[in-house]
Amino acid sequence: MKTFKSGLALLAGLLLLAGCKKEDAVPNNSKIINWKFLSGGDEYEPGQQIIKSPDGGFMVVSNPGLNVAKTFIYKFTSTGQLAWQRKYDGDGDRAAKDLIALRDGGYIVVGGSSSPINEFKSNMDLWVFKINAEGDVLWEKKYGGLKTEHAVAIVEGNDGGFLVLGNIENTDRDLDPWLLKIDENGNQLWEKSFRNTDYDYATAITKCRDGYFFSTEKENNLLDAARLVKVDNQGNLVYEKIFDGEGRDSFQSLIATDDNGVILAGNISGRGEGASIYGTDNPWLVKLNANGELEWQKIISGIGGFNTIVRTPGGYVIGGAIRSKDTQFNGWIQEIDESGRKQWEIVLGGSKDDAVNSLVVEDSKKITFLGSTSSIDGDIGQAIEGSYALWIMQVQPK
Ligand SMILES: [Ca+2]
Ligand SMILES: [Ca+2]
Ligand SMILES: [Ca+2]
Repeated sequence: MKTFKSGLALLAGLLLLAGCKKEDAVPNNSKIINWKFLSGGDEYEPGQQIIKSPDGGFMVVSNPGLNVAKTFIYKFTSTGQLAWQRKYDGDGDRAAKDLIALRDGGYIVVGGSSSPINEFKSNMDLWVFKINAEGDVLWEKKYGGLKTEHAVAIVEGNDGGFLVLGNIENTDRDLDPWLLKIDENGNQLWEKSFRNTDYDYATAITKCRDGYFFSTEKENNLLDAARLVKVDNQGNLVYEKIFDGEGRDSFQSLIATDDNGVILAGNISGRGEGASIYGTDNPWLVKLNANGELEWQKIISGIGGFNTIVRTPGGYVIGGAIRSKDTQFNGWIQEIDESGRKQWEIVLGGSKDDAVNSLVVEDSKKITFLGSTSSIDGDIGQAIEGSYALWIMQVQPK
């Protein structure tokens, strides 16, 4: 669950009630908007992931639906024309969260799929399917048992195949991280669950030279913290680190660095300017070196958070949401260098809540992102029905 994004509206409401202090708007570069695409209709449509397609276009996965989730996949050309759009639904929820391009032109898509058991219960399983370049389903597999299992992300394996990060329900009904290694046909090579007595929700994965890093949100009576886990190529634990701010803290994205360390991006609570007893999230970056030691961290004095981080030739581009003067959120993109120093930033959106969830960088500064918006003005500039619309845009700093 990308908790920061789903909590945006609630958080904005609480801050209004608290009458909390004003902050300076984030100074931002001006930008060039190359193209945009909006979709929402009368349904809430949270965008999950955007990736580059082998032909130079973009693939987007989203989960529209108010009561029952469906999966939509959109294919765009490099200039933002919608090439095709396909729906993948069923009797229960069909919520894809991530996808990866294959060498044969197809894609593996991962998420959760539920089948109704009876009126009150359904059985969610980790769901993996392959589509070709036109979106036709070539095969489909489900992994799991009678409890809840689902996938949140997929990465290429260091030694072939793919690693799927998900969550698996424990005996005490908590969710814990689950790693599944599959081959290109979806056959399971191995699996490893990381069971513990806490609620421990896996959020993101990245591969490094000698294994993988993944992040979780860990919660028990004593803490509500962000956790980093490093595993080797067989999924064995190398180390773990817990990062605990005053309230709920989480990493939504992470990326391995050239020195075999990692940068984590998310939000930490109860720190910095604008913090209140109602709980606030401050955007947060953490850099660890190859030994897992803290090299630097940045807690930004503003309310918001980072949802995604990707590599560029000179550093990293991070995307998320930042609260503006009048309590609503805007989409936010920054480039940082290896030391976390800001190179440029762009703030985007309209007069209601907007957030950047996932992005692709080309030519070092051309950003194609996927986000959510409830605005109909400003950079959105188009009336779309629905509380949260899918928002895709290509921008570059001017
Ligand atoms: Ca299940
Ligand atoms: Ca905490
Ligand atoms: Ca806004």
